[in-house]
Amino acid sequence: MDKATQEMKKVAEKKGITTIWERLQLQSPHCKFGISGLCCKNCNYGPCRIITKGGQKVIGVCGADEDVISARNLVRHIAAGSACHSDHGREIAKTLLLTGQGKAQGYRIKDEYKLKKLAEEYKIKTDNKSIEKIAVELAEKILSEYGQQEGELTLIQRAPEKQKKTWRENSLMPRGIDREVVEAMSRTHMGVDNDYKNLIMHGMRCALSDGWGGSMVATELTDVLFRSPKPVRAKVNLGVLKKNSVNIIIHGHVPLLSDMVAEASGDLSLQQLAKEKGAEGINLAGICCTANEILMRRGISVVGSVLQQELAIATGAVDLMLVDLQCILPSLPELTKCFHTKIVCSSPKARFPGMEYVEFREEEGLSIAKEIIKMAIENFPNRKEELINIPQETMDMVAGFSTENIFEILGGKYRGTYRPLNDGIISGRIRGVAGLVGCSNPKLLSGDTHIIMAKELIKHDVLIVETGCAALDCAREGLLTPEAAKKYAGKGLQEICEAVGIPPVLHLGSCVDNSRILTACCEMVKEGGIGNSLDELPVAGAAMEWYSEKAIAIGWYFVASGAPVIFGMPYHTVGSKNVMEFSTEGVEKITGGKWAFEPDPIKAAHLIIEYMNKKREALKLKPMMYE
Ligand code: SF4
Ligand code: MSK
Repeated sequence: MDKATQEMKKVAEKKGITTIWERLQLQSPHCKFGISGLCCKNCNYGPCRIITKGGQKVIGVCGADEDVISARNLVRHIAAGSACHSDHGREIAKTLLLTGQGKAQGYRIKDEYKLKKLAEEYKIKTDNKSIEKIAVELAEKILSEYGQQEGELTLIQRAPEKQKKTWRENSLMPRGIDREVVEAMSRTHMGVDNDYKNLIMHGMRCALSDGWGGSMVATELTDVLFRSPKPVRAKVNLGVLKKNSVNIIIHGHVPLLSDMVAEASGDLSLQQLAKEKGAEGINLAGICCTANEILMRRGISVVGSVLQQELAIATGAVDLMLVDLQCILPSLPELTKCFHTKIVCSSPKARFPGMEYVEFREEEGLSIAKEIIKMAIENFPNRKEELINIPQETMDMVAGFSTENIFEILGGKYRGTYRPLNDGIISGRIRGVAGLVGCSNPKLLSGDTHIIMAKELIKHDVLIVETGCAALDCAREGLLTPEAAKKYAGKGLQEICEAVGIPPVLHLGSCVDNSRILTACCEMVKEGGIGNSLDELPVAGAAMEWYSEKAIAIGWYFVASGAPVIFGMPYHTVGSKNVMEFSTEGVEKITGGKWAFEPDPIKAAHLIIEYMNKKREALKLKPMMYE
């Protein structure tokens, strides 16, 4: 639906540039063994596929059948996704440690209140201690939970008692963050765990170590270092690039260097240098989750989602793209050869041949950020006028909601409370809360699936919280503005949004910030009246256009926490009837959560609506006010 995307796709086509959409076509149809999860290359007796020969089912050389092979593949996806998020959390914890030790240049603790609150949760005494000392002790304690062998994670204690009991009784309680990932890899080696249910049960424990562990650590400590988000207005879409300014795009997930770039972009000497090179100023914009992080704390503009990264370069107006890690297409360096764009990678963990490498070190964070901005400015005069095509489209958005500030927004600064939200649900103005999260994927509608589904849900009085690319796609359509309530929401939701002045679709941040959805659900339970545990709440999640292993981990930690989750496309286990049945039915008896797979966004929205209606009935809540 997005005009700017269509326009830039045409520009790219005309220039003979191949983008993700053409490569998808060239790869189609995809390998049916891969899609069904019936291919295994875990050892050198194979690689094996489950096939039929002469009317007989042929299993793996070792004897593994379709259940084992697909469950092992699934658990390895969960492990990779959890590892990615948790490693992100580790990076932030490391920077907090260096900041406390006075070794991280340019960094400081911006949310002291949150730091102290977290320290108390981790049972660190804060009396008569300097902020720096508390930061060091907290970072050390958190880092030690990565390698913890036994016991329970600290932040998972935030969950309602019923969930914790379920996890303890079913050996689902994560013991350490790294430990669960390692065990997932070990169990999926040939000849270790050969029971598909047992494998998936551990997959859930691993996913929980991400949601209530690594991801939650990333969210909390990013707030501590870069300040907790507050609602902020910003602009989104390819039109945020400026013809006469030095355009710098930050892209990836871990915002440590990007935040420094944002800080340094206000430096007067750099602004002056930009003017000397003929530019009006420095324009910083973002892509993907790094964009979400800087957006919600500094209100920077956003170019778009994972699918707009190639198109941004094709505008010919990007002077420098800085990438950190995750969701960065390896196609980018080749693409930049057609333009003047400088592309810089910065993490020793994420090198890209063809990109310039400027290694990020916290010890010189601010200096490195300035060096990168300088590189962009120096590159500005190399632009080729004839290659510049910046679409006009931009849209306003409000970003930066969090578990904590929803309290204040709903209940007032001096008596922060979730009461109005719970009352809205109890009275039948709000049906429930849906989390629409995750990536954008050309296999479905390249982001439009989120938009169609969000409109259908808010029309039926479902309040939406969003993270990741789903949030950015809906923002492009104007759904993240308070005005969207009047235009699209049902009467009950409209009344609440107008009374409080919030959009019907709330931006909660990046993918690690899905942990904010978990903590917001805990607050709803604590407030009372809509269930005593997460699986009793009228809440649901969807990552319709998922592509990433991180999305599989996220989905599983929500299912393990008691929520239903819908993917637009099934993960790759459809070749095993048993694994599919366990995912969509069996697991519900254990955790209260379950999976559904539905590509049609309207049908998916109605699956959520029906689910919420059932939960409302079970809670004996009033009928919806305007139905
Ligand atoms: Fe084949 Fe078994 Fe080896 Fe997998 S683990 S490649 S199914 S022999
Ligand atoms: S994971 S939501 S593609 S950024 Fe954050 Fe990447 Fe977007 Fe998925």
